[in-house]
Amino acid sequence: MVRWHLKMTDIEVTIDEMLTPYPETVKKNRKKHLIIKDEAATCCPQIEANTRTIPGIISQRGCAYAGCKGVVVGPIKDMVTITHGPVGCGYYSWGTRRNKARADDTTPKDKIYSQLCFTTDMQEPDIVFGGEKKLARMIDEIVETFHPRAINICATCPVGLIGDDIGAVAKAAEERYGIQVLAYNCEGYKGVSQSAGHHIANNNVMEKIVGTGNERKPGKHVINILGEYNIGGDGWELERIIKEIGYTVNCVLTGDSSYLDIKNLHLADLNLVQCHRSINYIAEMMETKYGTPWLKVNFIGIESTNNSLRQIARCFDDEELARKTEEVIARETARIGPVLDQYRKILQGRTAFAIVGGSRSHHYQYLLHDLGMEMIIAGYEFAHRDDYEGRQVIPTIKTDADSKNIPELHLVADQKMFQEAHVHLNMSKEKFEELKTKVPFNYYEGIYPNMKSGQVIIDDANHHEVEVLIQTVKPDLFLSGVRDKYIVHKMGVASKQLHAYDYSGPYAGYNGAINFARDVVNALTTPAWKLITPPWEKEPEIRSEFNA
Ligand code: CFM
Repeated sequence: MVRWHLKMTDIEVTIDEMLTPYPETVKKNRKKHLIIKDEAATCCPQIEANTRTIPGIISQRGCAYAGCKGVVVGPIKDMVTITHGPVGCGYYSWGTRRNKARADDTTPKDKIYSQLCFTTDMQEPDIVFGGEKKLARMIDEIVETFHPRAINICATCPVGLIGDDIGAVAKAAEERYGIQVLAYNCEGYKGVSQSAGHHIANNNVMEKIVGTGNERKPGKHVINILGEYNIGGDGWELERIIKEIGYTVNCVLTGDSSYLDIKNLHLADLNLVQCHRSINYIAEMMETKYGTPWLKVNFIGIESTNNSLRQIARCFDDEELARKTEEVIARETARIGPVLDQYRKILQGRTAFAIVGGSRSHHYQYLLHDLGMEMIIAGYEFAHRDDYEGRQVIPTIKTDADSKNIPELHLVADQKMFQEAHVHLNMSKEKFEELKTKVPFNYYEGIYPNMKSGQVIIDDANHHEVEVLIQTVKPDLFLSGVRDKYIVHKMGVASKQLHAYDYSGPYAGYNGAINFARDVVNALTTPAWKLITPPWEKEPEIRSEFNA
């Protein structure tokens, strides 16, 4: 049965039901985090985002440390990243989020640390008397044992509370050993979610690492892929495609990236931005400091991969590149087409929800579409208004006490290295001006324009809301995180974890589309669902009420 286009009135009733149990103030607050798309509306209604979760409500967000260590700097394979704090923060981020790394010509196996766990394991005496000495000793031990190229120190909550000066410890260690030691004040409480940690990490990487190298990789067109973390090997699939077309991949930030490559990040001609939320700061700062143009891309989905590849090719006035792009698109699309056709027979007309992070809910709409499916409810855990509504709203976003907590770097053009965008792209100013009318450089339109009437956007959804939406809208598939996945399973609905892809992947590019289609078909068709009766089909129903 196709339920793609929910009737406006039906979905309004559902949302109303969902909000009814809340006390008045909570209801008012949560309403601002919801949009029911109305294509007849002339402009995008404003959504509230990147604000504090209401105390007492458990949603799916992480902390600033998670965003800094877990997301942005943790995947840099040849840097030792120390978690300065009690063992739990280090231990639970040890598994990584399946950001894969491998040895290559410049980074041998013994220089890859991203799978290891380094933590100062602060104990009560360290909390009482300070943890700086222990941190310094740990750096000594790491240098002696591993001889890393550089070190990151990520702060956890107690570090900020007791006032350890990790910046001073890092500086002293730099002087002792002559390698870079970076301190990140990404204490968990620094922002309203992991998004704060992305920003803190972006600042430090940009200020301290980018621009310290001077080796441009050989090749005619040298590009960076920013905001790609190689989850389940996504980045490798992109590299396979992009290299074949004829580009040199300077650095993937930060999936399978090396410190050495990040030093040379500024020597690329163009920045591609896959995840806007986590890395837009570096894209923007590089534009200011080096003049490097950036292009929002999406390699999740066949059509969107093809479109992205064509857009990238347009940026370089090069006929051979355009020809090779079309050749690769034609060959790959023809190769995977028949396989996807088989899966589409099963998936056609099915519906999905996605409540994930800060960019995937948008990206996966295209892949679902390729498979004949539709995402009817899309949510983010920690996106900002620009990820929903487009970057044009950035100047209108109000700064609050929480966002003021995170330093903004105000960079200026680098006197030696700044080049105008058209020089980066090796074309005349006139040509570039014309190109700008076709290619939206330095812009992201957000998720809103891609949604259809009656579909819902939800920010920072919580368990109660997800439960009501699943019960009433009954999607075929829930694209989720690891914390909500099993609850959804118990409700009798198939669920795929979109953060680490459970144990699968890659899901990006052409090969990724096949993997995803196969996994979704397996999830939807497993006989296990016949053994489960969703709770709403059983009586009596247990209901709880807020004790106002
Ligand atoms: Fe970007 Fe990410 Fe995401 Fe993200 Fe994340 Fe992630 Fe995510 Mo999990 S960087 S915003 S902080 S695409 S870890 S690889 S899947 S929530 S949607």
